[in-house]
Amino acid sequence: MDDKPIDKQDILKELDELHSLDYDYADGRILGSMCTQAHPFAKEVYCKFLDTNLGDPGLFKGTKLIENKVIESIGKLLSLDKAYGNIVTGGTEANIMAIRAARNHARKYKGIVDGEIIIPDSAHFSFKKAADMLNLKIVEAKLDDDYKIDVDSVKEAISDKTVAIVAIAGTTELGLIDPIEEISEIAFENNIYFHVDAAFGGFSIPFLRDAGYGMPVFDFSLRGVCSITVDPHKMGLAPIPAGGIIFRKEEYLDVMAVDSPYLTVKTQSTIVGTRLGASSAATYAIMKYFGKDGYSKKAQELMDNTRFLAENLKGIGYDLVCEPELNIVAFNHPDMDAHELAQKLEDLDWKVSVAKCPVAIRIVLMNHIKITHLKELLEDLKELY
Ligand code: 0PR
Repeated sequence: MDDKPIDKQDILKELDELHSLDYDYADGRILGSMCTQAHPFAKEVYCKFLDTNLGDPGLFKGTKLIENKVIESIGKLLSLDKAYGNIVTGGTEANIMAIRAARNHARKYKGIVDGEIIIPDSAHFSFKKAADMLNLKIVEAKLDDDYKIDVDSVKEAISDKTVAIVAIAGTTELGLIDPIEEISEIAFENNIYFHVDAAFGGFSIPFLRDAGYGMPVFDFSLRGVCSITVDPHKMGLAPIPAGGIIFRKEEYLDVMAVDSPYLTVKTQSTIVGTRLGASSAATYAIMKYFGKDGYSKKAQELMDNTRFLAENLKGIGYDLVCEPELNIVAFNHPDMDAHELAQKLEDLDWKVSVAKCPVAIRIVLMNHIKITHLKELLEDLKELY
């Protein structure tokens, strides 16, 4: 730190210079991100609530009510009348909370120590962090030929140490939806906690289903589902950080509660202590501002862009890994390695990412990618073909 205070203008100049090194979503060059520009209204609300701390909710009763309303509203979107949960920093924290709830529940009610979690090969790496922190063993379920969790493989993986089964509604790499209804039944019949990671799909599948897209059921209307991750800072267009964890029953929060004697509430179930109220307020504002109609329109626009990209890629001669179910397209050049193609695209200033299972270029069609950007990209891909 400098000894003497520095003039605001000088500080801002330095920060602006550094900020200019960042890619800007608005340029349409960021093709592999699940985050996007937050809506200006959400940012305005976010700034108003910057000093609120939900770690001590007795001091911020109004902001706590806002968090409760957001959880209730997301719960309803996911077919749950009375929802429990929190707005947290993102999908990682939400998934860790779900797995912690499952582990503690199994320890308390079934006496399981040295537990195991069954996750698909396609699961986000946040579950590896969860298993590491919570001292659980990961048992990986295989994927079927369509890159979705193999139901038989889940059945085979169940043991008397299983504390949770995880399935994904909107996989990170391909945007696919696992056969959640079948897994839900298996979990229910075996009395095992079932967590659905809809960090990406949670803010689009319900709207697409209502708009007539043939979307499978993935939510609390399935009796086996115990918790769902759904992230406002992905398809919800809320500012970072905003993840969501929704539990079916309050007891899942209770089994994680630790005493917090000197605070305005006597127990705390979240992982972090001091935590942003701004994320809840901004999420509340943007959900009200868009309403179901607004989200539905956005989700459909993104699916239109997805179709446009997928069809044109095929037209040029690229191979799609699978038909997109959500707004992610993964593809390969018939003769060129995906990493080589990714490098060529990088050289043309496109920020792409490469999926690992299977290895392919992966494009997440978020709100900042417009048709004009896709046309430019397709021109470049035509040249590279
Ligand atoms: N669950 C799923 C299904 C996810 O896709 C992700 C993140 C998470 C959980 C974890 O969420 P948080 O990153 O909010 O903790 N998926 C993206 C990924 O890892 C996140 C991302 C976003 C990556 C923007 C890059 C980027 O520029 O690929």
